Amino acid sequence: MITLTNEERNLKNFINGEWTEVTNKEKVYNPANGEVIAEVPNSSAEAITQAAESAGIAQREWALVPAPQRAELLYKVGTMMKERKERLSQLLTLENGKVIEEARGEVQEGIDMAFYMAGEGRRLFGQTTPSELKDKFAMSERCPVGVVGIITPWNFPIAIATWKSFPAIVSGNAVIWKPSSETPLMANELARIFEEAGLPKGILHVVYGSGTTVGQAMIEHDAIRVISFTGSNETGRKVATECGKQLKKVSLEMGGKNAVIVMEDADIDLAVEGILWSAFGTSGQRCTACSRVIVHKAVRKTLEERLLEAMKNLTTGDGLDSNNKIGPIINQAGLDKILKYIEIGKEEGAKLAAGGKQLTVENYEKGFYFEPTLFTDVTIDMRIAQEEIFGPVVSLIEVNNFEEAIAANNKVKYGLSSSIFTQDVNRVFQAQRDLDTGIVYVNAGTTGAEIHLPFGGTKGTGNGHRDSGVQALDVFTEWKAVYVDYSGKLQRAQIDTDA
Ligand code: TXE
Repeated sequence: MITLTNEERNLKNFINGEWTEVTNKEKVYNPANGEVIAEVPNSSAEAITQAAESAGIAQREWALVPAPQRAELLYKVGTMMKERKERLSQLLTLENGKVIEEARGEVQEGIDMAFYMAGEGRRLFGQTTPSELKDKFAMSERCPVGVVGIITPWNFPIAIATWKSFPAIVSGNAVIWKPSSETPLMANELARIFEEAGLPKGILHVVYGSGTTVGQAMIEHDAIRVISFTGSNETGRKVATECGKQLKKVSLEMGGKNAVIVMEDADIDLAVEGILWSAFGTSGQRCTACSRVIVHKAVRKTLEERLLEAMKNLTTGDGLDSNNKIGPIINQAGLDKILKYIEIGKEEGAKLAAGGKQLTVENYEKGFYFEPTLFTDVTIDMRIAQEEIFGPVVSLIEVNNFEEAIAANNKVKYGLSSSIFTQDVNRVFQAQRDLDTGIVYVNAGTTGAEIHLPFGGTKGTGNGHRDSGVQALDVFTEWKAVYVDYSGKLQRAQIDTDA
């Protein structure tokens, strides 16, 4: 069993390079057994004022450090994360509940992001382009925006933080980070790694607290020029509205209602594997989780039978026990939300083919467990097929043909991830074109994003920005256009072009 240090049990804010005590604290629970593992600050808005002031001063110096040197620091952070991978993974499972194999995968994602963004320190490409005038040079370059705010959820407490903070830091910004108070340990570990790696004080701040106090203070503070948010659609809308009032740039990633499409020519066993992994991994609490299976009528019965059979092998329990395939739900509120949707599904006339109940695991009676659940006879418009449940609950929807499958996939307010299982190359490319999500998988489930590609979605999933990939740099940089006239005379654009 992993043992926490005193610092980990008694978490402090990290403001201007100092570990700052806060008297008002909240308890942090292990979702596997309901036990208290740590205490986390419930900060006031004042903490953001302190962080933002020192961040503004530190950032001006940081922006002058050559980008390849800033990148070397990220390289060091990646190396340290690699050395500490196992402990980080165990801490992640302890606070979030996901099974240890997945926790290792998530930490690896952070390590990959560190090395990838370290590489960007020697790129951060701008463009040069011909001027319309003689003896004149034109170019564009990326500049840091200054101080940026990142607001992260509990379901990927380290990966999402690295998607946002690493591109921000390599681009020359200072970062103020409000992690979810459900999962503060990962924030503490990452901040300590940055500190040990030698990040100048004031470039990364961690302020724990509620969204309505700390999050709102970040949005309102003039010095914070960008907010990058991942979380629920409801909260994201509020964040965007508040940012709009301040004319503040905001990047939103707000989940999905992702579907796996299984066509009549699919490898059914492979599809079952893909559905199991993407629907029940992280107990269905992934923004890319498969929560709908859209299946061609010719293979609906076979798929349903094999899926139900395979679901019997999903052992649920403490994520630190590597025999378990599914860990707990994050907390009681998460469980209540899932239970509410089970009732909604039944009332709507869907058939509960498996699961549907809270689970009690021996010796972990106070943990928050839920049975892997399958609803069949689901129609596209039912609420269980439209709204994000965020639990191990899948809805099976039968369709008559390919066109209906695509239409069913697209008929939700979200647009994050989708997948199709088929052997037909023509359909693969038609699906790639017609599925209206930001991420499309072929012959794989709806999860498995790699850090060097853009992550995000269309419609209600976001507002056009992307995490990860080089595209993440667009969130944390401003473009500057520069003209150098070496003609020795005043040349007027659009007027002297004929001369
Ligand atoms: O999310 P919130 P919560 C969904 C999922 C889950 C539900 C609730 O359905 O059951 O949301 O989870 C901060 N101004 N997803 O409450 O509220 C908050 O403190 C500024 C799906 O954790 O969206 C946290 O740091 N910030 C999603 C972050 O926003 C505010 C992942 C996310 O919290 C704020 C997470 C405010 N007014 C939850 N209110 C996905 N699809 O991946 C809260 N926050």
